[in-house]
Amino acid sequence: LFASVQLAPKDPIFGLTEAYVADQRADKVNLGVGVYYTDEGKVPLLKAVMKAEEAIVAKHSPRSYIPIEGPNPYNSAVQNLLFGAESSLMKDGRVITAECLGGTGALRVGADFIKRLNLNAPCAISNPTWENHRGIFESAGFEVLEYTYFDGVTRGVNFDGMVKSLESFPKYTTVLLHACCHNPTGADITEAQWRQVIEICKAKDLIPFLDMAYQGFAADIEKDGIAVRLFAESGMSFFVSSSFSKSFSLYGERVGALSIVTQSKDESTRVLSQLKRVIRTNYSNPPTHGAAIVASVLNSPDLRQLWEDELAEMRDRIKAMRHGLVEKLAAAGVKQDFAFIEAQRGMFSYSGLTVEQVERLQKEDGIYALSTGRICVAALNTKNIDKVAKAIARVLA
Ligand code: PLP
Ligand code: TYF
Repeated sequence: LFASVQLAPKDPIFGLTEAYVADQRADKVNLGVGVYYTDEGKVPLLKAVMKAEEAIVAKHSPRSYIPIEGPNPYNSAVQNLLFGAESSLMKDGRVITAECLGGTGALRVGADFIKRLNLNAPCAISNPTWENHRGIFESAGFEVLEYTYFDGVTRGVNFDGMVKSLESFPKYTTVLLHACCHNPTGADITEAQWRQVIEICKAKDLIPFLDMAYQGFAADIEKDGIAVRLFAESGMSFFVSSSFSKSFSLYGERVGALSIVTQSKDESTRVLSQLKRVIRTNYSNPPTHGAAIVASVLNSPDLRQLWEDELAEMRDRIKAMRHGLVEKLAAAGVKQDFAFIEAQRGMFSYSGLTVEQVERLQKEDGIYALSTGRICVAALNTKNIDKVAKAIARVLA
């Protein structure tokens, strides 16, 4: 039965973590996987999460099935976070939300749903993008195209190229857009550029799908939601996947959501009914614990404030590491201008390191980065940053 089964290639990110774990060097550094670590190098358990969880556990509730689309307190909290509590979308019944298994699950449920619309159109992802985007949409049966995104010279966005790509796509192409903190480059487009993207999506009948995995990691909840808010104002129908893996440090709980903005309350009812069929045939209904934590935090003013403070702490620590790395690289004698690291947003930076330089860092220093040169700035800390800066300076020399 399995004689002809080929060995699949390892996920490049998880494969790198395996190599890191096996490394015996005490001062090794993992800048590969996209996880936020504290200055002590630990995955944090947020105080807001701890408090919400204690209250949930103290109730010792039975674990019955929950609705196919997840609990209402969670879904409405997700909508408030994305669109703003005062958004007319909710009042007009123009948005539906379903709890999904992380951002990944939301993307997959959304992809399966769009496929069932039988539009016979491709999906387009940024070049480059998060590894899994292509796989998710291909698994759902899409042809996957790429749009121009990163400019290797400026280390920012090649927006003219992006516009040209978007304009070339056939009607009903699903365009996957990083709502903020682009993974892997850290380069985001501006508000004015978002407005242009929206005009193109409208003019060309493209289907916008915003992937929101890092809300709060660039500026704050409101500002990082700008793309979603602008699409909401545009009157278009669109999709948003949310992930709370990073912003609540709840990676393993698999907490995410898919939101779909429609044209009317009646459309929402029909869309939700079909979305529930997609979910029902995938995993029937979502898990309870992680979403219960997120809902209690977001729906309690005190816990919400505590969470936003903790999120700000994570964000500020990453910014301090960006600043520190730029300074320390210069101090180590690096001639190239690394100021772009401070301009990039979120957990990642496309450092511009070559495959060979990344290999040398791994071999000679036990510093692990992706072969594309992506480094997770959120894994730097006051104990490892000097070593990392010196090693990078050495491989650049
Ligand atoms: N989308 C992007 C851009 C990501 O970087 C990630 C990874 O963390 C996800 C989606 C998936 O997140 P989750 O772990 O919640 O599935
Ligand atoms: O890009 C990253 O490193 C994170 C973590 O299949 C991750 O998004 C990596 C691979 C994966 C899921 C999450």
